[in-house]
Amino acid sequence: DESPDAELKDTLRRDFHWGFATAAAQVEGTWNKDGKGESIWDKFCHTPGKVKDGSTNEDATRAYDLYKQDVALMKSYGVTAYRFSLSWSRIIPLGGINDPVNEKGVDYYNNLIDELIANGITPFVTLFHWDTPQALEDRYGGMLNQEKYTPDFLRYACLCFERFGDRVKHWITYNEPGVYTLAGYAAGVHAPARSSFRERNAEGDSSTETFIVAHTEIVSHARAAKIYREEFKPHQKGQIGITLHGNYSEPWDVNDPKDVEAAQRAREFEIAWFADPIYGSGDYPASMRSQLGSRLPTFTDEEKSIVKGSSDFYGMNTYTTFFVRHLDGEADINDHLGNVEKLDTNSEGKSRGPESDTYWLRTAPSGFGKLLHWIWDRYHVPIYMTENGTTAKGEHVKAPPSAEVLNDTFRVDFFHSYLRELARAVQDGVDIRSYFGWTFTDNWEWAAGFEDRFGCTWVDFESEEKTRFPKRSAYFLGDYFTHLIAEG
Ligand code: PNW
Repeated sequence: DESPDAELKDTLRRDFHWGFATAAAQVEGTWNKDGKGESIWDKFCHTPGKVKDGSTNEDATRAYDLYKQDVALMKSYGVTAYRFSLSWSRIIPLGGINDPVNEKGVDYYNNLIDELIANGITPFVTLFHWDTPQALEDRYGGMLNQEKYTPDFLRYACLCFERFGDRVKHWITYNEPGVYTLAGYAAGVHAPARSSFRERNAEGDSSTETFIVAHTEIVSHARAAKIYREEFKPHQKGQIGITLHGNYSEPWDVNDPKDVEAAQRAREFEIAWFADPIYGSGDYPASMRSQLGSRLPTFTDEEKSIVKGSSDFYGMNTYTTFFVRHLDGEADINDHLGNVEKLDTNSEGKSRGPESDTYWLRTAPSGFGKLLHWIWDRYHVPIYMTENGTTAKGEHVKAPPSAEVLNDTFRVDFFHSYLRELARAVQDGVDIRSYFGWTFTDNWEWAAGFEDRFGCTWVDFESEEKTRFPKRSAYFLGDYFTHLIAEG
């Protein structure tokens, strides 16, 4: 249903930002040229058996070479903002505090930022979207070593504030610290492929790594924010925050108090794990402490005082909703962290939503609406939606894609239904200031390789030019935001 939604017209503030989000490792290509150093994802994708279709991100969409073309295409879609990440090992190839800067890498981001601004597009910049310099992993185990890692991260962050902060006014320190550690250190299916919850296909050796890495991310985020606020914000006048992942959890049986409690526990293990320290109490949720005990690190008093309140906004990535059922027994940290089971149907057989082309993702707009309220009620901080989107079946075709493939009704319906929830939440008083669709073009979807197409632009990965073909969803977003955003 694409009726005009008259009751939602002009619901969003005039300065609401909308656009697309991307990540360096998924789009740039040029993985080992112009001085770029190796990242953990470069190593991961060159290790046989790690990526579903055996692909690498060596070329990706060639966004490094094609940035002018991409900015022009985004402009034609009518975006007002673009969220992208910086590749740490492109800027400091070996990553460390005393390692040399690669000026060619700095030039690339300066050129991209200038091109965006010249086209009236506001840059939102993520410092870390999962691509740790491999050298830091080799030297001291990367984020497992909070003491050694933090100064290296802070030097990188400061360099970025210095070089780009005159034009970048929206900084995101980390993208989804939770997915980084759960997929990289618990499941072992993402780089750096350690599996600490069990000794499976990886080198992990304890059940604590996942939580140690999360702790490093939280504290180093807070230290970077403190430096930005003290040394850069006074003259650069920007904002700094963090982006957290979070899918909504609904009780499997709404009439069973144990499932109602389990759904809340699931939201805490997934979202409050990071959000309570940063936006709430300053500490991990009690539900996590009681199940995980000493596996969960403790904040020192000094850490607590800088972590609490360390983000100017809530950067929110969300995609879907699960039904959650309580599990009895001892705390299970392997498959069912938090003693919950995540299911596709509820006790009445209702489905959580239509299937996308990605196993974990289904269209579930009502859970999105509830999640916006849950976050707003618990933390009361302005929300920047920094990612939301879907794959769609049937987009695995040879170029050129037919008009039917480019008419991506499934994705249009996804965006339409989620944006209605977003606009209604704003009408209810939730303070939401941006929306970035995931994603601009089809790209290299991490361990799924090129199999999962999340783009609003179809890409011919087999062509040298990585030819872009706009899908209808790109234009839908432009039209719908014109309707939703109040006019100047
Ligand atoms: C995000 N989940 O990852 C990342 O920020 C993007 O880089 C990525 O391409 C995009 O979402 C699509 O996967 C997620 O299982 C990965 O709920 C998994 C989940 C959520 C987000």
